Amino acid sequence: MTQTTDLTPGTAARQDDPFPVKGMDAVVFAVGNAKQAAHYYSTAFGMRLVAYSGPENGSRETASYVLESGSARFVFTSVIKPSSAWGRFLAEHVAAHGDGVVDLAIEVPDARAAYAYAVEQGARSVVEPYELKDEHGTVVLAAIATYGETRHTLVERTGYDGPYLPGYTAAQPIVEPPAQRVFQAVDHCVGNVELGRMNEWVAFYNKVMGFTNMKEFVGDDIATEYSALMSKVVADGTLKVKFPINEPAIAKKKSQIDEYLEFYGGAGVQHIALNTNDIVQTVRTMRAAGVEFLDTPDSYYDTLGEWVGDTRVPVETLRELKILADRDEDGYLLQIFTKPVQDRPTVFFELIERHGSMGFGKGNFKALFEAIEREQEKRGNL
Ligand code: TYF
Ligand code: FE
Repeated sequence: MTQTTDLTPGTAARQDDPFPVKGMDAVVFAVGNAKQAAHYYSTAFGMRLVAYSGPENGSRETASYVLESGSARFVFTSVIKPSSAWGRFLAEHVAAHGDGVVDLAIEVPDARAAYAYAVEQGARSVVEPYELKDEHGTVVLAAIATYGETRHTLVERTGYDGPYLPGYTAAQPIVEPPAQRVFQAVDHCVGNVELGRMNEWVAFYNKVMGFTNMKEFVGDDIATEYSALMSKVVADGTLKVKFPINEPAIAKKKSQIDEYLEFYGGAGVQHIALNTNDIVQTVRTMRAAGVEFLDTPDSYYDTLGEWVGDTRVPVETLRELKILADRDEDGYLLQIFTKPVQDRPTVFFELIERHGSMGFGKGNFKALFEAIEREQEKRGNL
């Protein structure tokens, strides 16, 4: 595996950070049927509905369901009847891309300052800063464009104590949430971009957000040998927001990234990784609810113990549940990947339990990419 140390981010916030971030604010999905998506993420991912916006509270154009699990927040939005540019954009987004992510919203201490800095550094403006107010306080929002039709809304909610944003009303969970949380945070959000454009987007995050490159990446050598993709990771200085960027590589087989680009209709969010502190319970709960995970061959587990050493979970349990493990100089991680969660072979999820390692599972790239290729083959796309 190619490895160099670029500008490895520190973990302490810098006083002079030109683009300070507090963390991910929300992952916003545009979907064909937000009501049913909210139900799936409640029953299969153990999320709690906390807020709603729709015709019953004055939003006649769209319906939005806000679900949380720990600090992770997902918003599912559907168009009811387009009547503005936003409604038409959402309708066209779903028509072009299927269910997908329209917005990786980032919480910032000062949205006007973050927006001004980003635009000055060359970001394309999508929404100029504006305020929303209700009895819970004020939120300042602005948005800039990233890859494909995806945007980053910059959210300043200091002191705001409503359930999500002005315009939303508090809502009760759709089903009784599980006794134990299935996951507690968003670990990283991965984008797939067109062939040859990865470095451009890495430079975008370097310049516009002051994000720096993490040392783990998939280089040229690995790409042609088995991964059929190249990947680099950018993160803010505190590592709260981590964005890997993938591009297809020309290899022996059709890249899984090309499959995504073809079926999504361009660049977009490929996977969202979610932190859990009990991946065994998480996978048992999600499997019982019908979530499909990538398969891992038994041979992987036959040699796992030799190189990964002891982990919290016995190898036999990892084998039973098809959980992957990796170790680096800082510690280890356990991870597993779902199959795509819609009919198009596009967006999927990763569950990750970290014990010191801040990597992305490079020791598993071969096993993982082979598993993805087996699925590609079943779909007739390899
Ligand atoms: O986020 C990551 O880098 C890991 C590995 O198409 C990965 O989850 C990288 C590329 C990919 C699927 C997973
Ligand atoms: Fe990942």
